[in-house]
Parts: sequence; structure tokens; C-alpha cells
Amino acid sequence: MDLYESIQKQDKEVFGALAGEEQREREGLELIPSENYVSKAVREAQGSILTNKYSEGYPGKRYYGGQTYTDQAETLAIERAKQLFGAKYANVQTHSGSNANIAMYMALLQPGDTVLGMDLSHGGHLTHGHPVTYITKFFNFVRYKMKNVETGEIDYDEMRRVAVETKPKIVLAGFSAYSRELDYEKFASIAKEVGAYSVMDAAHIAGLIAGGVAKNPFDAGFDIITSTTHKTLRGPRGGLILTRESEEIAKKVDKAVFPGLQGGPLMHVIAGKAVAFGEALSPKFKDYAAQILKNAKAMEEVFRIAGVRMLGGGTSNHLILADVFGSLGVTGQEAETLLDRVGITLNKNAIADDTRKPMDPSGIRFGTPAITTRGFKEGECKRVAELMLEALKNRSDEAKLVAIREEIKQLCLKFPVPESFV
Ligand code: DSN
Repeated sequence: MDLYESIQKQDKEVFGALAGEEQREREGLELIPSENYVSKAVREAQGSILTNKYSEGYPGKRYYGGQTYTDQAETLAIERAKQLFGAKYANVQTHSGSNANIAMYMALLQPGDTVLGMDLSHGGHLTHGHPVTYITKFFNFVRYKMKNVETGEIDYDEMRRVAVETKPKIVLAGFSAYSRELDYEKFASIAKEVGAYSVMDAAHIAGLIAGGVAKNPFDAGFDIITSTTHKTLRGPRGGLILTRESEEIAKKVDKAVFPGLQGGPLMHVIAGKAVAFGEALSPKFKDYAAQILKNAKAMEEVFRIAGVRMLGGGTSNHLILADVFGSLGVTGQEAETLLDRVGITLNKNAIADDTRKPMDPSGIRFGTPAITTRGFKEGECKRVAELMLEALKNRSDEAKLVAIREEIKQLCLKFPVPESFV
């Protein structure tokens, strides 16, 4: 806990929260598929002196002086992001994935324009047009869904029909709770047919794309990829917008991020992004990305043998969405709480067309990015899946739950989070 030396001396209350979280992460398993552990180098960048600096604008064109080193850090982040994804332009300033999506809409749309995106109950994200978000006051969102929730196949015919009927300006691919690969060629060709931009929200799978184990939407001609930087990409919390080819689009994106949406960029976080992108460019990252997939498959196998229904019939990426209410009679909320008690953190999640409420849905969502960072291979992942099912099936057996908690803790202590990934 060397990073917290000064906090410990100065502020015992905040130190208490940090020390508690250190212990929680050390002794428990992180299965939330959108979370990960960053390297010590990324944390050093985030805790660095660059937090002191205001840098509105972009490298070489700032509204404040003293930008020699902020320009260096941001240029490194931009160049590395471009190299990772094969993009001609990158904006690394958005504070989050949500901001990246909002800035992308602002860059490409006029108020009243239409976006065609994944139905939210079939895996889309809040920023893809959930009625509770402000963006729905300005833009019109129409939907596509899975054709078959048991295989995960998207209904591309219906997508095309809706696109022809509603003339969207953006055809949006991407998800936060979907476990199969998308057919980017179909998305791109539908977008082209109706004169829309094609955009992929790759927040969840950016690390899989960067690691070369998932298809790159740019290869199918997508215009833009938005992303977070902290999920499979294993960087600091933040956002990213990549433009494949068009300088005109890239300029609109830059203007939309600043001054359109945000003020001063978080230069310490941007330095952290540069460090993380450097790590993702190293050969070891490809092995990491490949292992994420193998580990998810190992967990899928255990759930399949146990007869637990998985949305999409299983997984082709880093996450699994399991219908625990339908298969085991335990609600998503009950499962989340119970597994938390045995040291496994995951999240309750609505399943496609869920009849239960969002705060207590039918499903759980879990994935392998963080445990793979920890060094877990297929054997450990199988065991974790078995322990999850044992806990869910024996939820009133206190002695069994205590034993599971102890096994999880020992597994975690055997696989401490590494400090460096290169
Ligand atoms: N909160 C993220 C997730 O868990 O998928 C999406 O923003």
C-alpha cells in the first residue's frame, strides 16, 4: 500500500476506505465483466502531477500556457490508440464511455435525427437511448433485437426494414450485455444503403479487438468506434473515440468533445491511457486477450453441463448472461447478494424481454477480464463456475457457504493481482 503513505498519515477516514477496498480486491473475485485491474504504472500516471494542469484544447492548440508535457502525454495516447485500432484519428479526452457516446451523437446528428441501436433489453446500453437519459429529448432512437435469444443471432432483416423505414443518421452496433460476435459487414451495408454513419460502441470488447481476438469493425468500413478505456482494455477509467478515415468526422468529434461537451481534459488520466495503450501494444496483451476468451468458454461449459440457461446459448466473448431465475429459481438480486457473501462480485442483469423488474431481474452477468489479469487459466475458471453453482444451489447451507468463501479466499491469495503486465 505504498501509494497511500501520505493519505495514511493525513486522513485516516479516507485511508480506511482505500485500505478496505485493497483487502476486498485482494481476497475476493471480480467477475463484473466491465471491470479490471490496472497496472501500477497506470495508477502512478493517474496519481501523477498532471492532475494540476488545465489543458483546454488539443496538442499544439491549447487555451492555456505551459503545455509542453501535457502535449507529450496526450500525443502519445493518441498515437498509440490509433496504432492499436488501425484508426486515422483518435480523441482521448472523454471522461467516460457515456461522454464518448454523447459527443459522438453531437458530432454526427442534428436535434430530431434518428439512431438505430440495439434494443436495451437485448443488451444495448443506457446511452443507446434509454428513456431515462437526456439524449432521448434531442434524438429519436429506434431498435433492432435478437432474432433468437437462444442463439444470440441478431435480426438483420428487421434491422434493415427499420432502417429503410426510419432513415437513421447512425446505425449503432455495440452492447453492454450481449455475448456473441456481431456481423459488422451487415451493419455497414445497411448503414450505407440508407446513408447513415456506422458506429460501434466497443466499450466492452475494445481489449479483445486490440488484442486481435475479436473482429475490428473498421475492417468492415465502420466510420467510428467509441469505447471506454477501463474494461478489457485495462486502462484508467475514461473514454475514447476513434475515427477510421474521415478528417471531416474527426474534426466534428474533436469539436463536440471540447468545447461542445467537456471543459478541461483530465491530463493525469490521459497519461494513464497512454501507459495502458502502451501495455496493450505489447505482445503479452495478445495472450491476455486470448486467455479471456478461453476462460469464458471454460465457465460456459460448467454452466452448460449444469443445464443453466445462458442468453445467446453461451458466449463468444468475455461475458455470460445466465437466467438464474428461470434455471435455479433464484433471482438476479438474490444471486448477486449471495455470491458477494462468498467473495464473488458480479452483477444482477435483466435478460432479454425480462418480466421481472430491473432492480431484481432474472439474470446475472459475469465475465473473465479481471480474473484473467489475475492469472487464472481454464482450470481455475471452471472451479469458480462450480463454486458459483454450489453456492446458488445450497443457499441455506451456512457451513457450505463458509467453506466456499474460504476456498475463494485461498484461490485469490494464490493469484495476487500482478503489478506489471509487460
Ligand atoms: N457500466 C458498464 C457496464 O457494466 O457494462 C456500462 O457502462
